[in-house]
Formats: sequence, C-alpha cells, structure tokens
Amino acid sequence: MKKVVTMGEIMLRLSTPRFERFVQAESFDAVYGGGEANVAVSLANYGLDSYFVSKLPKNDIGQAAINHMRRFGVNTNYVVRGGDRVGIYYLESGASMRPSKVIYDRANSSIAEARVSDFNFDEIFKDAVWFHFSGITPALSDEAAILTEEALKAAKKHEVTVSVDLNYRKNLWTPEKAQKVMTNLMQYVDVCIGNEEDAELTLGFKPGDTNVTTGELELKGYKNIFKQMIEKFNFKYVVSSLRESYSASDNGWSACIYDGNEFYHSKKYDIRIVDRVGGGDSFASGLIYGLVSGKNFKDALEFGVAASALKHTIHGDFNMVSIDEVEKLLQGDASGRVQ
Ligand code: KDG
Repeated sequence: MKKVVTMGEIMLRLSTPRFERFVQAESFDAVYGGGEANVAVSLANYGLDSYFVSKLPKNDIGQAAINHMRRFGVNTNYVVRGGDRVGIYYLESGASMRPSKVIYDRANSSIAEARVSDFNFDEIFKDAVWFHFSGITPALSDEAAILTEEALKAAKKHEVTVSVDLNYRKNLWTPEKAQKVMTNLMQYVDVCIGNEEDAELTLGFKPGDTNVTTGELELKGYKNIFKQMIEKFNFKYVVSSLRESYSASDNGWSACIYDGNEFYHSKKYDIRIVDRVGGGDSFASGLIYGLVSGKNFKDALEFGVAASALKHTIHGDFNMVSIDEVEKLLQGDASGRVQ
C-alpha cells in the first residue's frame, strides 16, 4: 500500500441543522473537518495508507477528532498531543439565493502553536510517496509557517511528491503576508492546485486577460495564469476546479489542468449541492489518488472532478465515496439505481 501524508488542522465543525440560520438554531450538528484532514480521509477511502500529521490537545475533544479520522481509516500515529485547544468553525448552510456563512474560532489552537521539535519528519516521510498541504496551514501562525517549511524540506529529502492547495483564507492573513510566505514554499511543490483568485491573492499572479467568469474566455484566462505559474515555479502540473454558480445550491462543476505543454478541461457536472464544504479537498484527493495510482493526468483530473461532484451530495466535510462509485459516475451512470 502506498503511504501518503497530509499535514494541517482538524477543527470541530458545528453546523446549524435543517439549513437554519445561526440566530435561529437551538442545536448544532457536530462533525470534524479541515482541508488536509478531509484529503487524508478521501485518500484512506481509496485504499491508500493515509497519514495525517497534526497536534491536538490531550482532552476528550482532541480524542474525538482523532477517533473521527480513525473511523474512516486514517492513520493518526503522527498526531502529537498537547497544547490548549481544538479550533472550531461554525457553519450556516445556505440554500437557493442565500449563501452559506462561516464563523471561525480557531486562534491559539494546538497546531497553530506547534513547534518543529514536536515532530519527527524523517520518520513521517520515510517510505512516503506523496505529501499534501494547503495554504491554510502556514497561515495559522508564524510557527505553523516554519513547521510547514520544515515538513516540505524533509519531504523533498525523501523524494516525496508534493501538492499544495493554495486555499487563501482572508481571516488568517493578508495577501502581502500570504505572498511572502507562499512564494517561498512553492520551491518544494510539484502539483499546484488553486483557482484564479487563490493564484492572485496567494502568489500575486494577475487574473487572465478577461473578466468573464465562465466559458472559453475564462479557460483562456486560466491558461495564461497556469503558463506564468509553471514558468516561475517549474510545477509539474497546475490545476484548478471551475465553478459556474447558478445559485447557492445549484452549480456547474469541472476543472482544468496544464502540464506546461497541454491544457485540458474536464467533463462538466451539474450538481445540486447538499454541502459544498470539503468539495475542493475531495477534488484534490481524487486528483492525487489518480496520479499516485498511475493514471495519466487527464484521467486523474476526471477522477478528481467526479469524486468532488459526488462529495457535494454528502453532508459534512469528509468525502465518503468509493472508487467504484466514482468510476460509475465517470462512465456516465448517475442514475442512483440500487445495484
Ligand atoms: O476545505 C475545507 C476547509 O476549508 C474546512 O474544512 C475548514 O474552512 C476551513 C479552514 O479554513 O480550515
């Protein structure tokens, strides 16, 4: 089994039930989630030896977060215990023309305050084939940015392929700070995932030569940016998911990829959204699974898009779909028939 590693924050997610508003809710649904944790769960679902690296407090909520990941087959042996708290995010799910709302309460979480000396990166990356992180982790604190760079150095020392999801979070840092930190980290990255906005805010690339947000012109804009990104950072692939919003609950969903030579746009799915959080992570993990398992980059992209289209139908951050379900959708079977 191939060993894959992700590192980041897992948070307690408290979401209002039945699409209720924050001001109305009298209870919350509690699950756990976070960019890299979500990716680790999907990769475990696909049968990879999936490890999550993080720090969680030595209390029952920290343990519950660990149990939640173990339930889905993630190896949590590299989760260090200590620090003060688990970060929380509150979610009010939108519907129709009402967008979702998120409130974060994550300052001083255990992983934000973790130190390099908490982890043995040589052991973590021994025999690993892939490392994934997102722009959320280095944004958590100056220490977390240092931790991320040390993890990346160790991953490269062990010849591990590295992917990043740029994932700009405006609550965590400014574009200036993000560009300073992330530009430096790109030297370690092989596969860069991020939309036009992420590329601009996180790495300073200007949007394409058009403001059109859908269709051929948008793709031309992406191609321009991808080209600049590969020239500057020598990535193997640059990738973005593409969302065409019809409303808060109905979307067109596809993705594009560029390898420095060929630009490819995937099949598009029209999706009715049950829960969009984690949609980008399920896309990243589907792509990673595809590349790790030897698919060519176009098929890996198609796998990621189909997997994330399915994720949008599942409540919670985690994508609990099997390879078979994704393959069926890829073959055009979206009938929902019981087999
Ligand atoms: O990608 C999903 C994550 O973004 C979500 O699980 C938590 O918003 C989050 C964050 O900033 O970590």
